[in-house]
Amino acid sequence: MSELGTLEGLPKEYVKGLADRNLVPLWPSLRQVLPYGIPSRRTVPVNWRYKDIRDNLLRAGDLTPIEKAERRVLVLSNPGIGLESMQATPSIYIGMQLILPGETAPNHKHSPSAVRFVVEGEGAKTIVNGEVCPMEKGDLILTPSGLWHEHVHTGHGPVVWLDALDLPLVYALEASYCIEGESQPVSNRPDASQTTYTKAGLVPSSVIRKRGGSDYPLLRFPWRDVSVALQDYASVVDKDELVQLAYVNPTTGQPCLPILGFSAIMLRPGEERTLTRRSASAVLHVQSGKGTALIDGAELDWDESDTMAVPTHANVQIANSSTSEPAYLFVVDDAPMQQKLGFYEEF
Ligand code: 1HN
Repeated sequence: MSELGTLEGLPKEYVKGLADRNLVPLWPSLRQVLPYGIPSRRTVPVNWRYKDIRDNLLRAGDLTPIEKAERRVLVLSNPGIGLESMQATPSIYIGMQLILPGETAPNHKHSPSAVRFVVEGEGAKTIVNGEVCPMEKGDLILTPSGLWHEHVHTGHGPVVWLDALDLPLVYALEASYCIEGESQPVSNRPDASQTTYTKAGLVPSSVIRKRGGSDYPLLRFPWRDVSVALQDYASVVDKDELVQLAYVNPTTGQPCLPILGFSAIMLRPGEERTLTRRSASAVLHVQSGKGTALIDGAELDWDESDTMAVPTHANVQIANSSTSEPAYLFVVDDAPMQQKLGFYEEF
């Protein structure tokens, strides 16, 4: 491995002459953009504790009416990247959103894709392209790129959910924008998770005949179904197998959104695991339970509704500290994007 030449090693007038022509030499920066063995990562392992977020989010409810916020959100910003960047990881935006009874977060659509994972409260609904999606704790609701969505809350008490978006990527590509709309006419029919895609392996024949249909046939994945599926799966697989299920498009079996991937992990009572090291970055959100994580050497304690950042290529160990109850984690990662772009790896 030879030492590469530095900028200081070049005549000043040469470097200046290049800059005047909007040119820069590669070799002084080559090792920075192409390091040996492992990428250089600014993202740091971090745990955002829900108890800290909750107090501040409720305070935002007092300080800022919904009309002045459009979306009342506190953004989980990775300090290694810089708080102003609003990135939990290089590709994943995470926010915690509060809606109070009687409030409406107005209808819009945008180029980034989003999901909501419900953290607490009852009575809120997200309407996606006319489909009314009830929001119960742990439910995952998709608002894919270009689909109209608005949030309403006709129940009691605060409702909080986690927003995950591919915004950092879409923004970096200078492709992020939004369109406002009138409130949507809503369908009377319950959402597709309750009517049309109620069981894995069963889809309407018409969808198969037409080879496709909607790119996003299933917009809501109720936690009730996910938790039963995890428990059923755990009851049949080897004890040394990780209990993890992916949220997919039921008509293709592919990840339910194009850029970000979503899955749920069940840690059995007392279970400790080393996760497969991967090129993808991730966010781990605690649906329920408590435990510990060791992420690239950083020791983190987690509790219900906490949210952690996992850098690309990180070493991750997670443990459920309860010996009687399972713990459930909701995982967001950018593996679908990396797979499509051809550089996804597992080590
Ligand atoms: C958005 O549309 C929502 O619809 C929440 O609730 C957070 C952050 C950035 C861009 C769009 C929502 C968002 C967002």
